[in-house]
Amino acid sequence: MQWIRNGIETAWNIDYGPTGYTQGAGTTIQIVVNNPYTFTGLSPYITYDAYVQALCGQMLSNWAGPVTFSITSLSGDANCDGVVNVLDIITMINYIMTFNPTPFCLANADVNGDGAVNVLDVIGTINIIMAGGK
Ligand SMILES: [Ca+2]
Ligand SMILES: [Ca+2]
Repeated sequence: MQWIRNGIETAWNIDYGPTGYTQGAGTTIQIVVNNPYTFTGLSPYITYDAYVQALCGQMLSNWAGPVTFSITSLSGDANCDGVVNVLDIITMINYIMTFNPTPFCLANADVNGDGAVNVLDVIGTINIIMAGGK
């Protein structure tokens, strides 16, 4: 997430939550000095709103926003359920065998990003699971 500063401020607060949440009731990250800022620990397929507030010495600006964003891919999550596990391997094998599994998320299933889904992606998914998922 990136924003344009309005003055000379160099630190901000960020507040975010699922889209439609009440601003102030979400997760607040205080005294962010990185712009752009990279979120961590977000859940895939959930749409978030985020607001930014500038810190001007002892003063706080009004909250600006929201900006809406989401994480739309999760490598290895072939069945698009938000987790990577053995069900995704079964889904990928079904796809490779042309059984047309549904749901099926091609972008997630193509773990190595070569444009095709094959046994290399199954191996890639096994590696993701062995590494603790996600
Ligand atoms: Ca899955
Ligand atoms: Ca591939």
